[in-house]
Amino acid sequence: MSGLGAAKKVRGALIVIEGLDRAGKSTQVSRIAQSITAKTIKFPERTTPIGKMIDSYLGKMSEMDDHAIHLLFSANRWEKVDEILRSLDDGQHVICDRYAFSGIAYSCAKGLSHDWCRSPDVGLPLPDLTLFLSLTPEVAAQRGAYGEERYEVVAIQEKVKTILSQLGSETNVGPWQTIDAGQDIDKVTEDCLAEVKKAIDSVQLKGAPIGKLFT
Ligand code: DGP
Repeated sequence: MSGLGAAKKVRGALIVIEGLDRAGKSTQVSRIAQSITAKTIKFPERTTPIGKMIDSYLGKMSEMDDHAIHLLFSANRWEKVDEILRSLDDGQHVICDRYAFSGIAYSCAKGLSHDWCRSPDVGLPLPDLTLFLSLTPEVAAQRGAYGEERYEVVAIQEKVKTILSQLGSETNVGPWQTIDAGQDIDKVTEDCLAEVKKAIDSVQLKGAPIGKLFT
């Protein structure tokens, strides 16, 4: 025996991008993913049976009780947890376009209680970094195709922004950074990548297992 064990594989980092509708999340997610070679997951994931119900609700083709749709959004995240954990274990970075924070922000904006909204997502994989792309609802509203889906209304987005802005200071949400999404698009990417690289370095340095959200 040589006495030299195989080097332990370092897990990937879980990165979350949050923000209002039209904040530029999808563009930044794909740019970051390309730069760090990451897997991307977009929530809601509209192709599963649960995701199709969410899609129909968002497109105003069906109505649902606010609590019921909240639980479906959460279930839609839970149905991707195995895939997320397997990828991280394999050493692959995962970037989520929206996560449980959108769940709290959009449902609280409709008047549901914060504690109730938080509970179905307790125990999801804890992000190693959340980037909140901050933009005023007025600027977001000027961006393309705004107003087609259910929540694309400035009054709702104002409340969502206020709630999202406060979530980063809650306990057990993981590292949280706010990025000014009103800047030039390349500067937004640069700012995001600087934070993402720090988060990856920290995961690699600490070698800690993935945590659990809100616990
Ligand atoms: P998009 O990110 O463009 O695919 O839009 C999804 C829409 O659904 C957007 O208006 C935000 C909203 N949303 C995302 N996640 C949740 C959630 O967990 N709960 C609620 N109520 N709304 C959500």
